[in-house]
Amino acid sequence: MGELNVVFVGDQCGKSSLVNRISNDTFNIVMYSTPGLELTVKTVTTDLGDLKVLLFDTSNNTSKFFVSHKLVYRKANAVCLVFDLANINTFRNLSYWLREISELPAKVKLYLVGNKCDLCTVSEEYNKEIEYFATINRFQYFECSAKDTIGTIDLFNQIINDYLTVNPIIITDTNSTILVKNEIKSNCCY
Ligand SMILES: Nc1nc2c(ncn2[C@@H]2O[C@H](COP(=O)(O)OP(=O)(O)OP(=O)(O)O)[C@@H](O)[C@H]2O)c(=O)[nH]1
Ligand SMILES: [Mg+2]
Repeated sequence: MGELNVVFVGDQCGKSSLVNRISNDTFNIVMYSTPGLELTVKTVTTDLGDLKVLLFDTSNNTSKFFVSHKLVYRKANAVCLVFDLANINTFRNLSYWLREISELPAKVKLYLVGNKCDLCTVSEEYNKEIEYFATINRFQYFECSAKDTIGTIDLFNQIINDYLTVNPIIITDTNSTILVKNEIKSNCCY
């Protein structure tokens, strides 16, 4: 079975909520701040084979959890850089997160995720700024709401399809439908 490692980084902006929505279709208003690193494993099946997807949900405190973050970046096939559309400070702080992931190999796919779109209407000007940031830093941009399940399925399918495109051992037809087969949740803190 193939294995895809996806890492979520960013300020406090809904990373864990996105992982919960993607992995088991749930959402909680009351959340605890992620201590270190949490891992959720989900198996997806396609017509041509199973793929184990490891979702690494990181703490926004990189200085305290420096070692676990560095370890997990090394395993990454895809990184989701998440910010809160309703809190512009989390967008302005993306330069910090860019530095944080600056040593990733070029083959790692990068996704910029503007979460909490249910809370605000993004102005045209702000949207242009986000898209410019995404383009110059080679991110694919997704506007999402973990709360209202907006954009989350598209994001997950894109990550899987991008992975399968460059890992043809698992699959050769990238247009195959991806169906959730089962899921196992586990937590680990390093
Ligand atoms: N309205 C709305 N609230 C959200 C959404 N996603 C997350 N939240 C809320 O935002 C708060 C923080 O969410 P978390 O998922 O814990 O954020 P995080 O990035 O994992 O935070 P840290 O682990 O502290 O880095 C919680 O109260 C969530 O319920 C969303 O799409 N819309
Ligand atoms: Mg969290």
